[in-house]
Amino acid sequence: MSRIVHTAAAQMGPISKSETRRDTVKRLIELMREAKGRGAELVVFTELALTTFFPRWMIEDEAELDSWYESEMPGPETRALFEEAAKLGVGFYLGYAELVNEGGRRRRFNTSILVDRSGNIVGKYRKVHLPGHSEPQAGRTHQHLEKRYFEPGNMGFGVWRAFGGVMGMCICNDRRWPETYRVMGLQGVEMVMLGYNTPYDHTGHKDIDSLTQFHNHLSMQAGAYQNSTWVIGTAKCGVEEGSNMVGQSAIIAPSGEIVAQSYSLEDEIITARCDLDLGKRYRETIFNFGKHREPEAYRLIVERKGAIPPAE
Ligand code: ING
Repeated sequence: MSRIVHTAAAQMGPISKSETRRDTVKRLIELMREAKGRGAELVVFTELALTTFFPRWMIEDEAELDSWYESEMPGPETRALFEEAAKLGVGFYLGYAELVNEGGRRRRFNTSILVDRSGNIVGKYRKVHLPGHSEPQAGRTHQHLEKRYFEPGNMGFGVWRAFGGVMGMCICNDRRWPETYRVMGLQGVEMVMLGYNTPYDHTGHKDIDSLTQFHNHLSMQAGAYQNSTWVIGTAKCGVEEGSNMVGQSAIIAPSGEIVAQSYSLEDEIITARCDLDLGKRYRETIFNFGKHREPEAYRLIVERKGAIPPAE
């Protein structure tokens, strides 16, 4: 019998700097209700879904910086989302800025959680690949200071049994790196959930930045196909505090095909009927890691590493 997960990506339009958590949580609840109304049992929200993308600014005051983080999850302002989810019987992925006392010190992570249909947190992930800079860059209209405001994730790329399959998470820039999917792929992941905030001016090189949309889908489609997994990519998009961010939220099958895509730059739900056994069929044929990745051949490749003389 097929293992179907009715899934929704809950894309968000801009979140203004002045928007309160309460207002943002109301938007998330409205999106969750629409997703439930369209048959979804799992909703993938976006990266840093509770606030504006604050790493675009240099923030000197620590109290102001702290105001962008959650020190409890659920906390007083996010509990309503967990309660609504349990009432609707819907699970969800949520990205947020995490402030935690760990190892005797305050630590800051760009974090996501996976919540089951009873409202229990079943998994947590902390963003490994932090793009941008730790110091403000001259000449930029908007900064990208994730390296200043977050530590690299210390949980690796885990997977969790939930929703009838093997679920994985990553966040934004992680989706560009093959290791992200492969580490989960080697653990048998069947659905990777991720959120992203992707501005069109990241590198400042017009030729590269003009390919932002292409690279967005290329990264996720390749990751899905090469690891026989569903990929759900949910954008925060539109012009947010002057920063223009790509939309194109997408639900991508293990074939690499986009089976649902957003068409707006606002809050928008897209849904798909995700058959987890589709990934199994790819893994049993084209991408049978055990059968087709000959250990001897790989040993030789590894051993020969560095055997090719460096370029003159
Ligand atoms: N944002 C962007 C991302 O990886 C970026 C940064 C944009 C990198 C465009 C490369 C090109 O989608 C975050 N938050 O990681």
